[in-house]
Amino acid sequence: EVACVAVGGNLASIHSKDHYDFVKGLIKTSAGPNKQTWVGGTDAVKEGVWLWSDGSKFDFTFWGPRQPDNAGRREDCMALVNKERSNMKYRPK
Ligand SMILES: [Ca+2]
Repeated sequence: EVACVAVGGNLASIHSKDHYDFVKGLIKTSAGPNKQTWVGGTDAVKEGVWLWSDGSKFDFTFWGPRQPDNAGRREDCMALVNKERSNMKYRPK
C-alpha cells in the first residue's frame, strides 16, 4: 500500500462496472485519451491476492486482456488505462 500510494497519490477503489466506467470517464476528462492513471489495487502484501489500499473488498473483475500478468514478477500496483479495449493492468512499484 505504501509503495502504491507513494507513486499514485490519491487512489480510487472500484467495485462495479458502473464505477469503473465513471473513473475511466474522469481520467479521459482530466488526463486525456490513452493515458493511464493509478488506482488503489495492489498485490504487494501477497502475490496474486489483490486488495484495495482503502481496505475495501476486492471484487473487481474487469481486467484487461492478459492481465494481471505480473510482468517481471514485480508488478504490484494497478493502473487503469483509458483505451477502448485495454482496460486494466498493473505496473511495477
Ligand atoms: Ca504482483
